[in-house]
Amino acid sequence: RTASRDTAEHRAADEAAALFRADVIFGLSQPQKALPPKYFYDAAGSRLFDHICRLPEYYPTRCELEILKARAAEIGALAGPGASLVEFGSGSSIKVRLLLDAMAEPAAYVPIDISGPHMRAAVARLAEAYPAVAMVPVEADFTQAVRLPPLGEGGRLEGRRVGFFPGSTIGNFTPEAATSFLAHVGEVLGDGSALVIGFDLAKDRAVLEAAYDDRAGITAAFNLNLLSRINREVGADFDPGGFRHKAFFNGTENRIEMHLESVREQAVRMGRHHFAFARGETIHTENSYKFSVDAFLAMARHAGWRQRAMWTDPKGWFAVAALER
Ligand code: AVI
Repeated sequence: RTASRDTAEHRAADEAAALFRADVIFGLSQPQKALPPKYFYDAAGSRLFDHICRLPEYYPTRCELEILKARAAEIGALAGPGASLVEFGSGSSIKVRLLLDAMAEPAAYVPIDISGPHMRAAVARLAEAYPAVAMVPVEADFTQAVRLPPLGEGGRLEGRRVGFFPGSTIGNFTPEAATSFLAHVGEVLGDGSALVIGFDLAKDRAVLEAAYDDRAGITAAFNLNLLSRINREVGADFDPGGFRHKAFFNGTENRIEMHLESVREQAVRMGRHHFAFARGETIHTENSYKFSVDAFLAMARHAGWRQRAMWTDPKGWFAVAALER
């Protein structure tokens, strides 16, 4: 190990790799095998997710963009002049352009994302379009405690802090974790802040299931990519061809569940670990909760947020809330 490799950045990368390995071993050792969905987003997974957002079946992105376009002026008004926008899970930073365009002299954009290279490429594109906005990217797993870097002159910020959490990513948490995440966001942004947050609404099962099992097989590839990532980064010997994508609506829990189903009896090796799969056994890879407006607001209130506005698309498939504290 050379001195130059021993930088803080590389230590962080080593730490992330060790956490990934530990999460995989833990998850595959459970009676119901499971993996955290945040690991979908390596370089290939981030690209596949962008593709999902353009699929004809995947309505959330289009519905949310429709709402944000229609309400951009209202969001700009509630942000006020000189506000800073903090986005949790910023991905390709497409939706945020609508907000930046509608805000009066936005001071800073702080994207927080687990996929560093993907985020930095997106921020570089954004910086060209918004030269007056300070770009402050934070490579971090926002499901863990995050700290904002100092913003503005001497860390003092004149305008309001506005959190942005689009896409119904809140639905990828369990309800308990979603509530504590919203409370944590409140602490990070502080009193006087606002939060613009998208969430997916309950709807016809066929619409939901098609959105998570598209005809082109992109969501299947996105799900299966997790196994290739584990092979590459943790040194496992998954045969991705030995698993198939499964997505269904669980009406009791109000959520889409994604699984990877073993098509045969097989064993997977990872260093000294062995994981046995029965035929038909699954790895639970994601939950995507669907809410009612009331259930969502109850959760937000528990987490210390007040409702300022609530918008849905004309079909009533998706909602965006503007919250304040
Ligand atoms: C990021 N998240 C909101 C997506 C969702 O709809 O739950 C992830 C996704 N999984 C499959 N398709 C999209």
